[in-house]
Amino acid sequence: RELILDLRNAAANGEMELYFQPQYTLSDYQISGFEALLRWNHPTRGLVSPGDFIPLAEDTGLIVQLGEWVLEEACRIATGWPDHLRVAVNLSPRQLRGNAFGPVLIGALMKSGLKADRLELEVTESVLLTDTEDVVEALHQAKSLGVKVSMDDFGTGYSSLSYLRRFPFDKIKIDQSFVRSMAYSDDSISIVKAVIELAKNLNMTTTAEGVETRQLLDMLNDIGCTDAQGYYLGRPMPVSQANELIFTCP
Ligand code: G
Ligand code: G
Ligand code: MN
Ligand code: NA
Repeated sequence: RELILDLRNAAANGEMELYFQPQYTLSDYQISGFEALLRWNHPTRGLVSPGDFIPLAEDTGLIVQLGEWVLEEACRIATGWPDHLRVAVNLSPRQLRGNAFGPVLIGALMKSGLKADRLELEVTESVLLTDTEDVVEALHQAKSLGVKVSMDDFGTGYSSLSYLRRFPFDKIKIDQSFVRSMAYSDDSISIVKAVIELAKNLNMTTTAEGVETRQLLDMLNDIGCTDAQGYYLGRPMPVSQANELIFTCP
């Protein structure tokens, strides 16, 4: 489709932009970092959601160069933040295939000067589902550089637990669907509690996603979740607003 042609030049045309959603540590309610979320300011269609163009970018292979741009841009922006703040970047399976990712990652760190432990890579279970060997090796290389690796959308795949054995993640991001249903389902609370315990025993931290109310935030704190992210705490925002949040909060 014509959107594919547009997508090919979007980054070069300056139509791509990173938004940033804050993540908070629950013990002190301080910002621990931001997740970078891609936005496409299309010249005629307006703001196109990544849900609509990431699959297209994956199918066409354009995700590889787009992903490289995202990584470099996120690292560059994060160097302007205080040292304790991290930036998290979402990766598609295709970016980790073959052996091209290592040099891309090192390049992004070198060009920006960002300390490796301030970068976090978010991968979903689908990443480990495909081309396991390449992908596991790429993630190990990232870890050996000091980059953090998180399992995104935990609980939504078919065999989440086996992936925890296959790769030593630093963090589990508990999927929004579980977090949201904690408000009315005791079973969901039990599931989230179990995931938090599991993560603790594996020396992983936990980020609850999709926190939309104060009630959920308190509940998560009570059951030992370490971090939280969601509309109640802050929506994805342009970098100017993220900087305002960082530099004007006490
Ligand atoms: O930001 P949203 O609010 O709409 O994101 C929708 C989906 O797109 C999510 O699954 C998110 O992980 C994914 N996404 C957002 N930014 C990126 C990106 O830079 N790279 C990849 N691969 N996925 C992204
Ligand atoms: O797949 P991933 O978890 O990376 O995607 C994050 C997606 O969730 C983005 O589309 C982001 O805009 C969205 N998101 C973040 N916080 C909330 C929230 O509190 N509620 C809802 N409905 N979506 C959220
Ligand atoms: Mn994510
Ligand atoms: Na997620």
